[in-house]
Amino acid sequence: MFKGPFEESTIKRAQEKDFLKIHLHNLRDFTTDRHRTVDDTPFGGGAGMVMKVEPIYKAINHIKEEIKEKVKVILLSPQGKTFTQEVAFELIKEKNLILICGRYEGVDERVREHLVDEELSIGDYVLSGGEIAAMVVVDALARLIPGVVGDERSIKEDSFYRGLLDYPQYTRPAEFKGWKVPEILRSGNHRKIETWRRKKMLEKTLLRRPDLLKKAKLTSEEKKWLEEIRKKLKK
Ligand code: 4GX
Repeated sequence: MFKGPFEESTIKRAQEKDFLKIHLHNLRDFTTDRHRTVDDTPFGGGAGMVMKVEPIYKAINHIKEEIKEKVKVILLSPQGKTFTQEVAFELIKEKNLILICGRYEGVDERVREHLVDEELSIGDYVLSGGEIAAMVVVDALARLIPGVVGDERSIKEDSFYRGLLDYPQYTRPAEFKGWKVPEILRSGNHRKIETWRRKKMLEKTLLRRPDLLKKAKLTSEEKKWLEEIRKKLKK
């Protein structure tokens, strides 16, 4: 499952430049029975299977003994804290991460109680396994490693870096099927363009993700603009 996403584009580049090393481990390699069982029926009954604690314990121990450095152990699950850009900026400070990808309906609670440092969810929906969630986390982190994404500036200008949505962007042609690029962007007046963009970011965020504005870091000028936009929209 990991081959495609990890052998293309940003993650591939990060690994080639030795900014990132990804090791894949199969939990079945840490079982001892003939069927290489990683799941079992739940105590107390009920539908669905539960991931066993021993293979996860053995896998984590194996990895920890191998790297002999500080490791943060993360479980991907819908019950976790939501993985956001803010969490990405925290996680990128870690030297090593173990991302546990579960299948089935759940994991033995003792994994959470004794083995996991942090439980993360990539969003409020149910995946069929933790693998794609882990890939999402790896991708978001890889592009934050200095030198991986060409231009440092692009991270700082990211939507979410300041907790706001992006301003509208256009490229050539200036007119397509009569659809025009806003005149101001072609004016060459960089001060006006900058102001237009900052106002558009506020407007878009207010319309689509007002929840983000509570946390956004705004200058006093931006707060003033935001009030103006609010009034304009009420009319
Ligand atoms: N963000 N899933 C994990 C199995 C599972 C259940 C409970 C551990 C505990 C998901 C998400 C997600 C589905 C991955 C259930 N493993 N993971 N899987 N949303 O939906 O991260």
